[in-house]
Amino acid sequence: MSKALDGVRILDFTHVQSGPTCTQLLAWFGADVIKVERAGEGDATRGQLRDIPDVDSLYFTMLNHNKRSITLDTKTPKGKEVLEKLIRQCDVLVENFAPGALDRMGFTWSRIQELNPRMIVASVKGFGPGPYEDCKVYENVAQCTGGAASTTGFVDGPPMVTGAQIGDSGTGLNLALGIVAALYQRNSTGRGQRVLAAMQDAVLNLCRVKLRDQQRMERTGQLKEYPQYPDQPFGESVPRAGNASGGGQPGSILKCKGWETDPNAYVYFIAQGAVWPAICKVIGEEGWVSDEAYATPPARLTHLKQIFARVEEWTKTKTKFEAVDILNKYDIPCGPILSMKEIAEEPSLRASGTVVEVYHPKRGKYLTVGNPIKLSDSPTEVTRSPLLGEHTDEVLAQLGYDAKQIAALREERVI
Ligand code: CAO
Repeated sequence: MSKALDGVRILDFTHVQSGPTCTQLLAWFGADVIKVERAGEGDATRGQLRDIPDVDSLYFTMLNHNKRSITLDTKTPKGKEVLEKLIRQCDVLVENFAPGALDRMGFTWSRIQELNPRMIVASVKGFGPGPYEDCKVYENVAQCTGGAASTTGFVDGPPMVTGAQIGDSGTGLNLALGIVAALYQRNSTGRGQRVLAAMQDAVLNLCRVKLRDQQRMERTGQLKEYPQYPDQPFGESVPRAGNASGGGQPGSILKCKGWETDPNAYVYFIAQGAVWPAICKVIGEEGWVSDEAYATPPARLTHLKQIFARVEEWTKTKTKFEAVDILNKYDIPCGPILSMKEIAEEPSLRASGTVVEVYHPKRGKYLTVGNPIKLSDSPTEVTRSPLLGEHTDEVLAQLGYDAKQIAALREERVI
């Protein structure tokens, strides 16, 4: 079956997580992704957080499936020649170097346009234009500067970063969409363009509900669905809200049977207005359906702690899966807190290709995430990440280099 991005050639200068997320996604949609790495070392993540000595780390393999790898020193004159040929033949150059690195290498936007006016140059940077635009950035810096850390955690605790890599993988997703949009626009203009996805912007975009709450709070002085209400004062900035729901329906994480020993014996419970009578029935508080203090959503806002404590009395008598089964029968929105072990072993996630097992010649079998976006006419088959420089000869041959020239480039340490 054909793939959505068949025929699209990506020159992949990405490393670590944010950029590789983007190019892996494009590869899953069928693009030919040629990852350029320095001989000897390659992407730093190949060697980081290794679980098997001298074998590409899971960090690297899980971000670089379905790609080809070539080694090339793009700072040497002969390396630049190879790179120029690649730029002429590819559709998109993707990079997430520190600011200015591509220019310092001699490949400015105007130089790239001279070589290939149809080329799209897509970049992840920590920040967009402004005071921090020249700074290097990693995941947690983006979470801290994009509003996630100041709004995550508990009222009485410090700012907290989340386990979800919203700065890296989140920005990679934005960049991939920008590239596909630029490819589409190129169909009518014939021109390439620059695509920028800044990590601060991507995190803030995902934190929009907190910018919403900042403005609500400034207008009304309080946020009634937050755990601070009604006992504690609100300050100038939207506070951390613990596990309160970020939406219009109050919610909380509640203990389930076994919570004393199992750190994930919890359920997320949402007190959705539409199913309030069912909630009251399940927990045995039918009187709350007509009691003025509980009957309406605004009335319940002043009693949320008490309501969740009462629901928790009930959830503590059930395992998280029993609780979810019962609540789902009544259409009460809820979800078990799944551990990474449970997710890794979940058969339905394997069946849907969301979690896949991949074979790697040096590490054997391992698990990874598959494509989270499913296209009915462009199914994703996840293939292993390339070894460092595995496709150097193949790609150079496609560029017209013969075996002797390739050997000479290797001798001179260009590749
Ligand atoms: N041949 C020759 N030189 C190469 C090369 C190649 N194939 N590939 C990379 N290089 C060079 C770069 O040109 C750069 O050289 P200069 O510093 O002389 O210009 C050098 O390698 C280092 O690149 P870098 O500055 O991008 O790498 P770093 O390890 O110092 O920084 C990071 C890493 C991630 C902090 C930085 O790249 C960055 O801020 N990127 C943008 C934001 C981003 O994507 N962050 C997410 C990372 S995931 O958490």
